[in-house]
Amino acid sequence: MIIALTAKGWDIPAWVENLTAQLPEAEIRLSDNLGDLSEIEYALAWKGDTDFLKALPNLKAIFSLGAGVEFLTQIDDLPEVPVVRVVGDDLTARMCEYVVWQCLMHHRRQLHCLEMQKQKIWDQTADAAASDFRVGIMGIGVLGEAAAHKLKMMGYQVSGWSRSPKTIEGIDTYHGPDGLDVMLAKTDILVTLLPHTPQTEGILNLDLFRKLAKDGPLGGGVVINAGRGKLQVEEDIATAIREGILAGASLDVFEKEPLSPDSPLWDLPNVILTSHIAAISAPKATTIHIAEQIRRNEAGEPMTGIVDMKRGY
Ligand code: NDP
Ligand code: OXD
Repeated sequence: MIIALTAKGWDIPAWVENLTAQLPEAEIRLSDNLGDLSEIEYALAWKGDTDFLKALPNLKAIFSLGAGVEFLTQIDDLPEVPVVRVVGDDLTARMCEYVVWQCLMHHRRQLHCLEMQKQKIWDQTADAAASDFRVGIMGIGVLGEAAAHKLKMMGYQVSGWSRSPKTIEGIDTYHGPDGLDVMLAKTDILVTLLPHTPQTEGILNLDLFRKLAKDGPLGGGVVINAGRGKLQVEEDIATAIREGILAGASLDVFEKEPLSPDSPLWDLPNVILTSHIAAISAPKATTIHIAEQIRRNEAGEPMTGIVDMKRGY
């Protein structure tokens, strides 16, 4: 079996090593040395050089090395084979950690505490309880739902919003545009775990920020975006922070990555930036998932994590 691999900027030797460990029968070819294209049956890709995907006549499936697939859905004339994304405990656990971490950063005023330390000030101001915070999650899919349960366990009031209706025990759920407005009006901390699609692009904008609750413990909304950078209008985030429409933000993803050193986001008060590290795909866990899907496909069994290319996620 011949597998093509491309993952610009990632540790390719680690991916080859893990893939080989999981699928010893496979030959791995990198995208800059593919050989006879008709021999390639599976392709594993993460952004960068993906043009070659269109030229593989005997492809059986394409695997995204992450949970997001917009870099594939945006390609015209992609071969009509299943596109499979990462769905797995390791990635989900990492994202849950990020969401809980960032909620606590704002709830427990970590930046303020660090400033007090810097100034050697003894400040015993008590924080509100977790149960005083209403956390709304836009995108209550695999990652959003797992994060919702973790937050709920910690005592937060948790709501979730999706495209289609959902029932999740202990979580208030909303769907569609009307549902979103209802959720936003009772949200202090907004977590975004949406995919980037034409429908979600630019959804985190000034209009939306103005709809967040203003009567919560922080006196204004906080936005945590670990979905995709194209969901957010960065100019609007800067305006919203400067004008007090938002009380804070945590951003892991950006309209253009890496974020330019000239971006005003770096220096905004109460804004925490990370470099798209919320949930990086680990080579071992991811290749175990992919190898399992390939084995299923070869055995004529259904794969898990197949993307609905029409929906775009
Ligand atoms: P899922 O496909 O499981 O969940 C996506 C959720 O978004 C679903 O609840 C879906 O609704 C909802 N949704 C999609 N479009 C709309 C819309 N137009 N209106 C309302 N709701 C919508 O994806 P995952 O949870 O696995 O991953 C989510 C995203 O997280 C990925 O696409 C990726 O962009 C990002 N990500 C970021 C990482 C990072 O390190 N920063 C790491 C991993 C992922 P419905 O349930 O009705 O389909
Ligand atoms: C992903 C990511 O989509 O890391 O998995 O962004």
